Amino acid sequence: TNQERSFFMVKPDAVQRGLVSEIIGRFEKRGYKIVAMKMVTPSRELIEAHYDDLRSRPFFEGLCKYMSSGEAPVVAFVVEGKGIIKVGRDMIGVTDPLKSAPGTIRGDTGVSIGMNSIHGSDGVEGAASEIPLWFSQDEIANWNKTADKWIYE
Ligand code: YYY
Ligand code: MG
Repeated sequence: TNQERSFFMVKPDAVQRGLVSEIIGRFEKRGYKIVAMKMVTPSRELIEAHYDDLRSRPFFEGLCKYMSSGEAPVVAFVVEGKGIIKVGRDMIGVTDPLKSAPGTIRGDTGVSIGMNSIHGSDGVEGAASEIPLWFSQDEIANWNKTADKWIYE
């Protein structure tokens, strides 16, 4: 299916550094369809819900403080297209930017694990819970991307 969806978020470090268009542009260039996008200053509650499965990890407190500090917003967006969940993770790189290959978003933009530029859903389940956590139905645009006929054969 070409209608697979995944959730992404430009993190505060990348917003501060002016990397929003650089990051979102990579998904557009790849041919993917953006179906939702908004700038949010996330509450502690929203971030805790988003990272709920990491509650027991030692970095959880710092991660939540950082993401909900209010020093910069995040840009949340939903991307649709063939293989986006797996390909999106490949485009992002691994968790530690120092170990991410050049050419990946994290491998091209950072050096610190906590400030690694972007979040992307790690699987079908993650995408299915994160999209409705961040976006209501009416914030998702159901539009027909006519360029798809030059992208999908
Ligand atoms: O999915 P991904 O973002 O690559 O990593 P997760 O294991 O889900 O961790 C979420 C987030 O937590 C990561 O992007 C940075 C931060 N973090 C950290 O600060 N220190 C670690 N040792 C591991 C993760
Ligand atoms: Mg993750």
